[in-house]
Amino acid sequence: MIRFKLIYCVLPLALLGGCKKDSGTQETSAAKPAASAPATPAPAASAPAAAPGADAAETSAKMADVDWAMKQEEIKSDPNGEWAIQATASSSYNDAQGTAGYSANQATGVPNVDSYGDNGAAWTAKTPDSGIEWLDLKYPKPVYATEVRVRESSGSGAVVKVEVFDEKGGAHAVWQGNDPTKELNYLMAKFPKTAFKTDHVKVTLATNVVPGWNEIDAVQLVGTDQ
Ligand SMILES: [Ca+2]
Repeated sequence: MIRFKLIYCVLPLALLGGCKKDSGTQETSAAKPAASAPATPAPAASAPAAAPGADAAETSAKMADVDWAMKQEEIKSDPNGEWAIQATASSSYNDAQGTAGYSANQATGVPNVDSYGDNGAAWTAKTPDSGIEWLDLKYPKPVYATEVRVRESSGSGAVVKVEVFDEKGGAHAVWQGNDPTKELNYLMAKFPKTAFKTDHVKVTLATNVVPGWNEIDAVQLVGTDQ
């Protein structure tokens, strides 16, 4: 991705004095290295090697992959994070029930999809692009929540809302917006600590905004006892 941008910049660079705005964006998005396509590092390496700055681009791509791996590990081992133990959904591919591939239950537990793309170890809705779909998840321990991390593994970027539920079952929208997630990565939905404990999360997607199957591998609830 970075390599692509560099190439993309070469012509306008000479004429217009560079892609400052672009490279700025690149840097600020360094925390989301998914754009560097961790699942497919090959294209960067196999591209023509003549362009100046190729080494730097490769190094950047590699560092982005390292950052990505570190982030995955950090999240998996977060002591304030917990993974869902139960899930239901608006629909599922092939009407999958129980623990069948693509069922809602495939979004419970720790992440188990290792590369971006269609995978039965993630939940997906019955149809790829029909519109609003949701995934409802229960967690083992009620916490004062501060974040929900949605691990998207195919058709990323379609989440439009995250809600948590209080003890009385009341829904509280804690995140709404334009999901920036690309490739295999987490939507990190952060919000001020809830005034109530919750063990119940609902993730809503608009599957029509990203063409193809929108799949969710796992959803982590982050919070504390106090
Ligand atoms: Ca999974």
